[in-house]
Amino acid sequence: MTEAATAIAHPNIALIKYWGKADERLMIPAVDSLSMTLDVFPTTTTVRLTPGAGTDTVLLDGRPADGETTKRVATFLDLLRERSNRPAPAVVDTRNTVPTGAGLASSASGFAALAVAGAAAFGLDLDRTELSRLARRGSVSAARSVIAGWAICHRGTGAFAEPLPVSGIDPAMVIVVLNAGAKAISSRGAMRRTTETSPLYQAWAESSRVDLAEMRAALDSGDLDRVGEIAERNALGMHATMLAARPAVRYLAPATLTVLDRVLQLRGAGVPAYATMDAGPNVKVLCRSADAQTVAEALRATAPGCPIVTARCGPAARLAAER
Ligand code: 2P0
Repeated sequence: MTEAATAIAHPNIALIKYWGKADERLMIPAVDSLSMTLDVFPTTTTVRLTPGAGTDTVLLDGRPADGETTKRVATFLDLLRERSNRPAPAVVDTRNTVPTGAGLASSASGFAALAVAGAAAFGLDLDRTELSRLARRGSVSAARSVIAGWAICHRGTGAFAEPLPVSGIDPAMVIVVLNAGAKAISSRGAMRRTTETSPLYQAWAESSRVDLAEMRAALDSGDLDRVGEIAERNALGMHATMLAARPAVRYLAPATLTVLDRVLQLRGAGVPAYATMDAGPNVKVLCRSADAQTVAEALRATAPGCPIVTARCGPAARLAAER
């Protein structure tokens, strides 16, 4: 039986956002979400069973992880121990190429890689749907990184992500890394505060259902501009619900708004580009692949010194030996 396995997963960016849980223990999202898995910033994770050890060990980029991260990973490993009937502790060695905790989806790639490597190391033979459900127990957004390219993640009990067939568009995501530092408030805490205190949350969740239906239609008809318009309004609505939380959750920085202004100017100048932001100040700009270089150059001038990375659709989480 395999006792060690390595997996690689990429982050994904939601164009219809997940924000809010129906059940925090079981990690059930309160809204549907729709995303694009990227081909940049992979996470590589090895899980090795250590039957003789007393506890789990978690290494993040070669260094022992903090207590909270270790606990979150150990809770996830408990699911694997239960399902496989193997009580062994494990060493989890994870390497990120994306800045951790900066709203650049490191928990998505992290838990997707951990789910795939962990299932293999504990000898579980899971299909994509089961892997997606498992990854969701670590981080809801991770359910989507188990899927290549476009994915839709269903809300409610047993939530999982599945592929969304999309053709006729050639999208790129230009990522402006304004601040790679860890965020002041975790998305988990921010989500809880938003759902519990923001008077705008229910209205956004309802409008998000309309956004999803309209985005699916736009994707079906290959209308990237419509996809971008809907993505931008969905993200701004999510941030509005957070700003209305008590106390406010504000991830957007002055530099974020400067980039948003530039994106509007690009559109005014005939270059279709649309912005989305997650639990951090960084901006991801959706555009046509053919326009990506123009967009990246404009943003480089707007945010001098900030890394700009252009991503396209990327692969599903997979074992390192698979192709
Ligand atoms: C998303 N985000 O759909 C949304 C949009 C950030 C903003 O999923 O509590 O790390 O582990 O499920 O997945 C970030 O939150 O939160 C996230 P948990 P997660 O991508």
